[in-house]
Amino acid sequence: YDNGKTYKSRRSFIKKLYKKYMPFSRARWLFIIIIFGALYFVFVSKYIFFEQSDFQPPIKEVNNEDTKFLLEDLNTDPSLDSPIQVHNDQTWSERQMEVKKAFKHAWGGYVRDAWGYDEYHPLSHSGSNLSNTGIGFTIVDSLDTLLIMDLKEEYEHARDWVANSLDFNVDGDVNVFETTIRVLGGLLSAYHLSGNDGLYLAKAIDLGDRLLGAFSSPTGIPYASVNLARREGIRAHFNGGASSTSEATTLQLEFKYLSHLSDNYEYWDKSQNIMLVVDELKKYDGLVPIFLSPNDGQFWGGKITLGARGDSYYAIKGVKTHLIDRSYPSGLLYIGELAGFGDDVISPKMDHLVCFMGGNLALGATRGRKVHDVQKNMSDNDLEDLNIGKELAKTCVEMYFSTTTGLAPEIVYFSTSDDATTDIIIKSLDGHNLLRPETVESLFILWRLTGDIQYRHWGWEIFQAFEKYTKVKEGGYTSLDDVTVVPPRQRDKMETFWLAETLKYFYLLFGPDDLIPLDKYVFNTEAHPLPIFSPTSENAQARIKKMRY
Ligand code: DMJ
Repeated sequence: YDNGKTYKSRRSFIKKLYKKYMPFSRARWLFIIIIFGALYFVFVSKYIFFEQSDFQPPIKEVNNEDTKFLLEDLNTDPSLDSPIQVHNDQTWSERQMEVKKAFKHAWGGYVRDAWGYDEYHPLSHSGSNLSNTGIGFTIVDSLDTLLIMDLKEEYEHARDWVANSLDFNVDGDVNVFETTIRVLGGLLSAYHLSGNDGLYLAKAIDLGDRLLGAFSSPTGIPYASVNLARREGIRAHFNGGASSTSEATTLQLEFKYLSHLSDNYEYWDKSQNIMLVVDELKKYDGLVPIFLSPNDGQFWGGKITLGARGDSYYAIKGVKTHLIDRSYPSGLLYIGELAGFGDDVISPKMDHLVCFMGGNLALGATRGRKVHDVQKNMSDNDLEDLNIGKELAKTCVEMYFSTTTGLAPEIVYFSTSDDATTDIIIKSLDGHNLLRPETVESLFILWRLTGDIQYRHWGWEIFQAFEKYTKVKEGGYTSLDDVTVVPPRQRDKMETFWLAETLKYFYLLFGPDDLIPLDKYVFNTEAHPLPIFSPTSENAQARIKKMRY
């Protein structure tokens, strides 16, 4: 608004300037600005708005030389692969008991303040649900940890709740992936570890049937959410209704094991179909964007990451060629991101979520066997994968040890310039810690496979840092706002994966090797161990023959 009196003299000065330097009319200037704005918009968002079918990414030649350059410095110290060394078992079993104590402290707070609720807020002593009523996110997610830690009383209390209060007839949206990995996975693992307690299988079948509603899209790719009471899939409210790639493709273990147990192969076929659809899609050397559309079965958008929404999909092939780089000055190996499908400029950003990949690579390279036993028969490729896994785990441990609290932030950036003095950079909004499990998971797997005691020592350091900064005195543990500040501000949320994953992996890391042996069990992405089975029924055999991946 132009107050003529006050701004008169200034106005005439501006008018003079305008006449002298602005030969175009206002309308023309407006037109030019709109054109530039539109061009900029198209440029920065080309990967988001181009449909996959219209956009053919330039598939680059794989440059093996580049990969070799990055990987040739891998730590191949054979001492790391030596037979299981002798350790002071007394110390480690005492440490394992410390973890059990931590679990009891976390569980005790939840039981007192939030029993039956999906999630726990330990500072406000309250609980909350992910939908209208709780469907056991915390309790069911914890069942197998209670069994593994042999916490009998607590386990009976939890079983009783499942038997008498758990009801999946809930009229509200729940996330298909989270419900599958935490609740369905939790029930199936509890079924096996409890010695086939039929309660859990009955609940798993009921939940599995309700989850099938999410697969009613035109392509069979599950919608992001489902209404369990109405058995209806609900498309995501953003990203053109696309589901996350990792979420849609990480339902295999639970649905196939459920088929195996129930002899109902609808679960198998519907989950298998997801992989068949994804198999047909064009990929970038095995890499894929992080969204997948249930409507047309195409990828949506372009961003490629092993962090949020991409993590649990991954196979290693394209990762080694396109995403691995090293930081300055210490040459830490990390897995970065690509901004677009077909792009080859690595963004040096890594989510803590990516840290699962260290253990995952080692598992793939050894098929869950001890390195000492299989080393002679491992291919060069497997050895390389194992070494990348070890180096990545070391980088993830650095993410903890480089902060003042000794805890890792949610996201880090790595230095890319040769005059950098520090490898790890933490941006102000990325310093939170949600009690995530991925690094401990990798330490546990690498410890079991290599027998290198270093992994246990690192784990113990990290456990102590969690004890020091995330423990809530009156009960529970909590997420933190910023791990770079001492004391860190606390967030009032104990994620269910603290009980289901992080503490379970610590417990296994400090425990004996025959507790959930890696050649007999496979962990789902929420750390629920499921027994490796050989399907015997004709139904399953016929289906396995058709599998292409
Ligand atoms: C867990 O719920 C699962 O591991 C999931 O796959 C991704 N990450 C969280 C824990 O960080």
